[in-house]
Amino acid sequence: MKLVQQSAVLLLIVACCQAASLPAAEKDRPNILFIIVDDQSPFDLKTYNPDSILETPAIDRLAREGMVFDGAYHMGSFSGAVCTPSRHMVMTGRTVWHLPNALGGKHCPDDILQHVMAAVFKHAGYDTMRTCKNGNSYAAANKLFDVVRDATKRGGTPETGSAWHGEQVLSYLNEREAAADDDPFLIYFGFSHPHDTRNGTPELLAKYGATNHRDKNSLPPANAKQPPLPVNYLPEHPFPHGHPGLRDEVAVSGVWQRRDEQTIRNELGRQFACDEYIDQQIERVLKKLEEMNELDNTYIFYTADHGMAIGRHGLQGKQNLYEHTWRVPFIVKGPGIKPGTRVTGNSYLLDVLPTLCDLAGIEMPESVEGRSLKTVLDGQQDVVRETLYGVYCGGTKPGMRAVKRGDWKLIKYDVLNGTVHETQLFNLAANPHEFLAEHGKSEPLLTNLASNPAYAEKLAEMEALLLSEMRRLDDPYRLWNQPADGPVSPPTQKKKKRPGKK
Ligand SMILES: [Ca+2]
Ligand SMILES: [Ca+2]
Repeated sequence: MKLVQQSAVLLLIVACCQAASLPAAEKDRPNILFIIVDDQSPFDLKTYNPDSILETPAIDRLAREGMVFDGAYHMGSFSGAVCTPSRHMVMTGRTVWHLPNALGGKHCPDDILQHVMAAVFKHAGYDTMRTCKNGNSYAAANKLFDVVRDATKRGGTPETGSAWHGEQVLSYLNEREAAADDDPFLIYFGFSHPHDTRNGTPELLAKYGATNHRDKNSLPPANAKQPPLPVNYLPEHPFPHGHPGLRDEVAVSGVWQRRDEQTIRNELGRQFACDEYIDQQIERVLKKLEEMNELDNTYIFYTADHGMAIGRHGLQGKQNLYEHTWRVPFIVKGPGIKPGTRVTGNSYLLDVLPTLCDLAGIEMPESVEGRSLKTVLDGQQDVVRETLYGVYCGGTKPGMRAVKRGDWKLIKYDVLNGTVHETQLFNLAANPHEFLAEHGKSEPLLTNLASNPAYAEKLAEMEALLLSEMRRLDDPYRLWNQPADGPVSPPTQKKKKRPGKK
């Protein structure tokens, strides 16, 4: 009797294994092409900013044939290298304070590497490949892809710039074609640009009137072809952002501490040259997928690890929580998605992994805290959550916090040892660019409303909402006007031996 049971179990296991590798079933599973660029504000793109002079026909096509998210965010960072937590959130689907590299990993399961993107998809029978920059990422999760072709490419030639990443994907697809490999694939198509140094190709620099300016003692030449100043440009931020000496605000080659029109417009021109070069690589890969007859069975995601200031609000870097930097571009095209649709979403980058799992019919790991966006993608709902939380805690502590619900957004700054306490309240429906008094707009809603008594009740509501989000997400800090109930402790690095490391 016992033997019979054992054989039955064995048969079942064999049957399951066979089912998992059945070629017929595999054929129906969608491919994934996940495109992620480094440091791009959604407002660079025409899709998000019709006044932008940037030309990105491939991204425009994805938007036309897919769904555009107007409310896609990255949750934030506890480090000046905002890329790092952002990319950990993409790989794990976990919230910012629950990442393996946050607070010594105290809120993260020890076996997290078994549940990261590449591990999960490989286990489900997908072929996995990635190309991206090196560094400020999640190295242990990145190396789990079957094929890894990573290198940092921020030059202005095909070999040293974004075309290199495009080549890696194209050659991988060519190899699959030659081998007649019809397993479903997950390709993580990452770029090193438009992150500085923004060395564009000569043709695209000329198109956007920009030069790769290297002399700190002179201004780059003015040129009418350069992008205009952003609408919310300021020559300086109205108060200290709280991260003295921050590289991105003072040391980026070509900008340094300058915020004059000539410098900012040249840098935006360089950014656009890099943006369009990325777009050309996406075009090549889409064309190849079309030739291989795989395009219609592929979900294509386009996003960035976070946004970017470049002169907006007098800032230069990615270490702030204004919409230009807290938000990310997010476009999805694929089977079943109604072309040309636009949603709010209220999504985070940590929703990517559960979404990919859901679309591929893969069971979501229990470690995932993000939400699948499938119900948004198939038109059932507009948002997956009501409230969004944002943090920048890479400079002086506690740093910046943001919370958003509906049209309302609160940003708070508690930095420089308690010497800077600032509160901003915006109605984003009326004031989407978050104009401040310094922008000199006359309309009453086009400014920071935090000190306007007419909005005192709204302010109190948003303050309460922020506190509840900080508690819910295990934010270890509290701000000056919050109850001291947080486990305020300086983040410590838990010394853990990494597998495979001696
Ligand atoms: Ca980045
Ligand atoms: Ca294969």
